[in-house]
Amino acid sequence: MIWNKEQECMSRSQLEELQLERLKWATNRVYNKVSHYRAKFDQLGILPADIKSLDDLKRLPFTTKEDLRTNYPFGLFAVPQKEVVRVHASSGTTGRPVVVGYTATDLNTWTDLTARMVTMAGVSSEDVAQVAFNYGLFTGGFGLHYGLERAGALVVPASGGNTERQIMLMRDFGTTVLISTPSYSLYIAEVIEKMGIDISSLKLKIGLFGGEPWTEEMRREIETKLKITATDNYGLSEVMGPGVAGECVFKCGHHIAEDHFIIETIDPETGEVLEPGQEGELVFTSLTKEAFPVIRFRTKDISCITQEPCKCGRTTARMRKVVGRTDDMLIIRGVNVFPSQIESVLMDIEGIGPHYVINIHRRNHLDELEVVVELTREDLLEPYSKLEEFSGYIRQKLHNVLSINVKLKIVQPGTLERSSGKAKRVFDYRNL
Ligand code: DLL
Repeated sequence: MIWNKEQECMSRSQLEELQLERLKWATNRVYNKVSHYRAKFDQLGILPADIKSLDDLKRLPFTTKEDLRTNYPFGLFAVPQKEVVRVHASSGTTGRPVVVGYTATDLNTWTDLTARMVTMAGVSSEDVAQVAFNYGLFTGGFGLHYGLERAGALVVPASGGNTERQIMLMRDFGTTVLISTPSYSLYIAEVIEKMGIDISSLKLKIGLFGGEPWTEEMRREIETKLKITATDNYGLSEVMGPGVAGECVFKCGHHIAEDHFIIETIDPETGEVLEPGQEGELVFTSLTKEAFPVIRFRTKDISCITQEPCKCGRTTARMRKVVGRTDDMLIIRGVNVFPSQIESVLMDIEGIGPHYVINIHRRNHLDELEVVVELTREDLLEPYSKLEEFSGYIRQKLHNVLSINVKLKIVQPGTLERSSGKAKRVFDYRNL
């Protein structure tokens, strides 16, 4: 089903015409209303009037997370504070968070885009949708909540945590759609099993997962455990929140809301704009946002874009699932390692659970990569010789993919910390 055919199925030329018109509007606004952008434009000697084609976008300055932090909290707002009706903040791990604002019109657009996104994934007014994202400064809870309501679903605003209660609600209310981080959905699956509930007795059929990277292997695991179709959706507070892009039922890349955002991929080293199909850092420009517009925001997320038509009939460009960030990459003894590579290997090993932790230490000037994995069954702990053999097998598999030796720690089922939000898996103790 398509939420708004007129907007989602435009021809490329129609879409580009709309984008250009909106880009002109957006650059004019930031130049005239936000001193930070005016200064940056002036530095490059570019004026809004110089934007004559979409190609001129690349002449505009990039915006980085640092720019947003420096202007904490409200320095980049393009409307007077009295017109801002909501703020959210990004999940910054260190230092000041990034605060983003919305006017009433922005909220309406956001709701429309999340409604579009959930419809794409197969949600309709027949569904009971349980939102297990936190409601708060994080954009996940409220963002999905209003979109699901607009799509007509019965929304259960469970918020994050209290897993047994989540499951009780699922059972009693007949929840058909689960909205959470992918890692939390696996924890829910685990608790369902522990509670002795037969998964087939629940009505769950769709998972709308996002907020953190997850591999295809993890998707298979979730689909098998929860007996659902698991869809991925992507977004970020700086650009809007969830609803920026999401998978349709064919799960072949995320449809991007291109009528509201222009997406570019760039070479993260040089800033050069790449062609569709080439992998690089995603950069977003908002076209319609009033309170918190962004020009060429560098996300650090790595993906690539395709404009190939999709079987669902939507004509919007799609981005490949994001499985890594430019700042996610670990350099261990000179070798580049992405956490997603480790996840892919672990997920394919029978007997190892989906929860894992990656620790990096530097001992005697040498980097050491430790992967902590959890067994799925107690009986795998014995006999010791078998466990040793198993450990050697896992180390070998990791070595095959990463080309470095990994220190492996195997822990008992249920030992590693579960999170009801975004999972924190990588701990780098090297003080680089
Ligand atoms: O995580 C927005 C969101 C909420 C999206 C719920 C989807 C569902 P932030 O907290 O600002 O916003 O974090 C944004 O999370 O730059 C990515 O690195 C990562 N991320 C978000 N969704 C995905 C995804 C929300 N589906 C940052 N796959 C982004 C991979 C994702 N990474």
